[in-house]
Amino acid sequence: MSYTLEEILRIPALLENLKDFKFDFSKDKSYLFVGCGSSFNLGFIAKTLLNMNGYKADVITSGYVMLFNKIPKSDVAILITRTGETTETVKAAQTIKNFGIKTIGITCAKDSTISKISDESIILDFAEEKSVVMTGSFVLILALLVNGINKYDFSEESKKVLNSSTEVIDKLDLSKYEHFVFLGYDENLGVSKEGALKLQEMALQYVEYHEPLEYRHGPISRLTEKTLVVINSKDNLEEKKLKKDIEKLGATTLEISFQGEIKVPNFNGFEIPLRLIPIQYLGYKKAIQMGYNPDTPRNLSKSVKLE
Ligand code: F1P
Repeated sequence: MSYTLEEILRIPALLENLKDFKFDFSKDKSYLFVGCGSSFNLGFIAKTLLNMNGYKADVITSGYVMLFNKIPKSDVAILITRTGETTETVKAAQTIKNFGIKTIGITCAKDSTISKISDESIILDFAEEKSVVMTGSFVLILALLVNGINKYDFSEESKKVLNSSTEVIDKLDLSKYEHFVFLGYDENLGVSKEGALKLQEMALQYVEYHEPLEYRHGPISRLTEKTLVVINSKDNLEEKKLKKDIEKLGATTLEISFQGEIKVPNFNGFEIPLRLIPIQYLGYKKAIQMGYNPDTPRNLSKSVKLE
């Protein structure tokens, strides 16, 4: 079995370990999430969820911090890097420390540069991954951050979402699609960004992500019968109308929502880690259908190290 598939299928087991970790956000502090690639997307989703729940948070790419040496005003910087070694994130951590801001590193590597540099670290080494592409570790880190606001045991729910994801996606004839669009609002826009990245990284597909109602304002011009549109919906009427319009134009939709083809529970946005499961599996399946090895995608390395 490919590592990527193993790392997706072990998500419920990973989530069970979360009860051993204690991490809480405070409304008295302002947080800054920093990361690259999927780790940036994690920060984007966490920031959105925190803001929606009355917390102060912002997000920035590590590359921006490294290049421009400036950051938004904040009390605590949370540096996310699965491998703990990405050059931009390591350099950003040093810059942020020089500004006198507290740094917390979140990583899945046991001994890494980020945990050496950061003031505090959360090391989730049981979730270390062999694959280049981040899957289960993404869900786990997001669940940890969500639990910093509100406590949820995602393990049981993740089994159900995993089952329905494999059931629904295994029935799709993925050879029909060569263009993948991901739609969603707020935290679901972050999931859509990550979904697009998964299909791009693992399966080398043409991808897009937008807010749902923005899709009619231009991007829809590229829609064909070879397009699969994944709607990360909050079950509102306008999103349902959009789904119908997209289908009328000949494309296929896959709705991830409380009543969609793939169901997630409604935890007022806090269900977000579960929404990653179907899109990660979709990326894996499309890679296999294309004849690619999802464990070692083209031109990518596990962490980017700059000279
Ligand atoms: C960040 C990252 C990955 C991406 C790629 C290159 O890694 O951008 O998200 O899939 O393999 O590196 P990290 O800082 O989280 O280790």
